[in-house]
Amino acid sequence: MTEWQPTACILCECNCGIQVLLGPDGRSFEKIRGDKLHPASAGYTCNKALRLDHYQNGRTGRVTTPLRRRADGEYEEIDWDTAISEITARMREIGLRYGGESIFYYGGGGQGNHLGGAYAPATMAAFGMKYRSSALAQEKTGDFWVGARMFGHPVRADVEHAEVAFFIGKNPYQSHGFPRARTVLKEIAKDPERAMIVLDPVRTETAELADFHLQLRPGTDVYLLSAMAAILLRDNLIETAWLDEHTRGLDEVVAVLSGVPIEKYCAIADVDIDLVVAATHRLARAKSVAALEDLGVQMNRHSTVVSYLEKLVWLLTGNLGKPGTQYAFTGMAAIGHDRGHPAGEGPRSPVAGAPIISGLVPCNVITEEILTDHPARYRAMFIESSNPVHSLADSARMRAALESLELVVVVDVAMTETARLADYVLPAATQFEKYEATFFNFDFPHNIFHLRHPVLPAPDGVLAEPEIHARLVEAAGVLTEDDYRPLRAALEQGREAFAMAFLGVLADRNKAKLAPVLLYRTLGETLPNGAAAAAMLWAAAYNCARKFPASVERAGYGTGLEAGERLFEAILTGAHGIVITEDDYDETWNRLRDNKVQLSIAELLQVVATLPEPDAEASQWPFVLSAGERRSFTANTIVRDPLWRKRDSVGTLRMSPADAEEMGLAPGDLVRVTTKRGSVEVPVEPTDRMRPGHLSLPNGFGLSVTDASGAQVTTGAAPNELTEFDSRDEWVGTPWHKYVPARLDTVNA
Ligand SMILES: Nc1nc2c(c(=O)[nH]1)N[C@H]1C(S)=C(S)[C@@H](COP(=O)(O)OP(=O)(O)OC[C@H]3O[C@@H](n4cnc5c(=O)[nH]c(N)nc54)[C@H](O)[C@@H]3O)O[C@H]1N2
Ligand SMILES: Nc1nc2c(c(=O)[nH]1)N[C@H]1C(S)=C(S)[C@@H](COP(=O)(O)OP(=O)(O)OC[C@H]3O[C@@H](n4cnc5c(=O)[nH]c(N)nc54)[C@H](O)[C@@H]3O)O[C@H]1N2
Ligand code: SF4
Ligand SMILES: [Mo]
Repeated sequence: MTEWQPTACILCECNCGIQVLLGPDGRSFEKIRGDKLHPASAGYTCNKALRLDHYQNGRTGRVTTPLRRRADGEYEEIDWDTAISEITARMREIGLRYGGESIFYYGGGGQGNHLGGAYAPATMAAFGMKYRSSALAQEKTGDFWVGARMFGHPVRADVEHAEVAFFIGKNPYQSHGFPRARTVLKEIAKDPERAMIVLDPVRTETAELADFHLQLRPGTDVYLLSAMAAILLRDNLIETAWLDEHTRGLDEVVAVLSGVPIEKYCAIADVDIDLVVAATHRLARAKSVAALEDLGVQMNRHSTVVSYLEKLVWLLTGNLGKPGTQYAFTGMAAIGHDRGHPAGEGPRSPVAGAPIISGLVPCNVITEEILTDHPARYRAMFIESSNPVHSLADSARMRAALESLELVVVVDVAMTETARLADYVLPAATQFEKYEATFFNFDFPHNIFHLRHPVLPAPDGVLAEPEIHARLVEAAGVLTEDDYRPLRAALEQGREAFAMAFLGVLADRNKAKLAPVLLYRTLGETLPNGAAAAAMLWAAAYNCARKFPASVERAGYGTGLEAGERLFEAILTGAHGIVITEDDYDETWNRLRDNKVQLSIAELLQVVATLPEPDAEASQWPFVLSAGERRSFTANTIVRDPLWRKRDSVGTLRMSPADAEEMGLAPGDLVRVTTKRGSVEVPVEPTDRMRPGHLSLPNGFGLSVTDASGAQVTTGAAPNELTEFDSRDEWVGTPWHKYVPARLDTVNA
């Protein structure tokens, strides 16, 4: 191969289009560049995409054959037929004994690979599995739930076109979260007509570009945002006419906000009240405000209430459904949708009784669902494309939970911290060795979708996830050739006949649940260039055209059934990514429940009305640790090779120069960080970006790989050795990873 091949970066949700040039060996990524033909990123990448060879070819602990754990704990290689039949037999046995719902599904995709997860529901149905979760349930479920209550549809921020960008616990300069983030941030900073407001205890790269940096005390956003909302009311900055037209429940909100002690709350947050007032007035004056909250508040005290208050601030100033504000997006999958049951109603997890939001059990209750003698406890786990032993709170407890299960199956490309506790490890093709796609498509007014084609062949012995799911479903005996035959016959008549035949199958509820594998084994086999994994996208394209007919038509795909077919063809052949929908800003109102916003959420307003003073941390915990910061060379645990980092190779602990001086610490000195849950040793990096009393550890460190001599090397500290499963949000169970009480001790080298 001597041609540049289009694909995408897989290291954050933006999935920028890239092009890869392979070396003479046909495997190494000799050169990588941004793909100018990609409709969202248009040639943009950050520094990380250029290091992707370390994911594909680095020292990663790649697994290339199914593995089975022996009684002595060592792994032995087995063939696929043995692996599939043994796993099937054990899952069926567990299902017979305790019910299929005792097998818990976790994961289904990282930052760039969601196609496999689209086939997992068939495996779940085949074995009677009911409960599932993924990383979304340790970050976004509070936002989803509040969005469902207020709008009935998830919304996102149009930062690119906003006059004022408002970032709450979000550092887009490093973490991105919207296309071409660094370019857009610099454009806003340069433009005297636009402004940026940042709530962050750290002077991040984003905060440095901001007009207003409200450098609050960690964990006090609930007070600061209450004060900002109250200032809007006090200073008559509320868009009353717009609110009357588009919202309900203003009176209840006003009643609570009028009682907020503004000065006191600014003092609790430790931000100068004049700065808070100036920022609030700037925001209220703007024609458009786009607000992005993220982990700094979603993994922090009062996270769900903060999600609510943040939305109130931009709603009270009329910032929805107009350019540069917030919009309800289209998409090929229903990410972020929830039914919005009032607190205390809706589905619950079987042991802890925790609320299931958006179909996901809160990550922080998973160990409680396992480490118990409750008869409904989970007995087995099927883990795909995620590394929960490393990424979820309280790694030690997570390890104990996995060890106590009767069966753990892990589907991954590498021997991860989680895979090392599995009974079976099933090796997947990497994201450059198969057809792959992401459902994180939230762009507006043009939303895009990118089906990436393989860049290089997969080694013998690995399979793409759709094939793994198909084999498991078939081994379970729930689908046979008899199910495929009529659909294949219909395909010979053409796609229209196939669509009719497929609709017929969907009428049988039990077969409908197996639809992904039915499509894969029938339509999939007819797709060109081995694109069978795209079969699910045929159904997704039809759904998209049915749900958003006007938007799909505006994007040029026509109307009716034909629109779905044409959209699918465009996806299949558009190797650089394509525009799937074109929206008017007004379209947002059609997507909201009753075309209106519900401003008042009684349970959450009650919290705002009765906020207690923050508790002082006990004196043995003089610091607040934010465990898991995004930096220039972090990418969750997707790249395992430590050599991928050009900077910060061990992952320093950042702290204020004043605290470092008081402890007599110089840059690089080793310290021990201790929390209620554990301790780790790390070198320090004093920096005036940090407030006194605040510590920050990076995300994604503490992975071990085997080096050239066969020894295990671990680089940096794993943040979740320090976090607790029960430090979590009272509404939706998301963790408080950015607020971990901690102590520091010097370590004598
Ligand atoms: N480089 C890089 N980019 C990534 C990722 C990665 O691993 N590396 N991961 C991706 C993923 S999965 C996600 S979810 C996103 C997350 O993206 P972000 O949420 O932007 O990332 P974080 O750095 O975890 O947290 C954001 C900010 O919260 C601040 N913060 C800490 N405590 C508080 C507080 O009490 N209040 C407020 N207001 N802020 C606080 C931190 O100082 C930090 O600047 O990033 C994505 N992008
Ligand atoms: N303390 C603390 N913990 C955190 C965070 C934090 O800020 N602080 N951030 C959290 C956040 S926001 C997130 S999103 C999670 C992420 O945590 P996880 O959801 O566990 O995901 P990743 O770390 O991205 O791991 C992805 C896994 O997929 C594997 N993989 C890569 N490509 C493929 C493939 O093609 N197929 C298969 N089957 N596997 C593949 C990788 O080897 C890796 O094991 O971490 C969370 N954990
Ligand atoms: S890590 Fe950088 S290059 Fe990769 S998708 Fe995210 S923003 Fe784009
Ligand atoms: Mo995330």
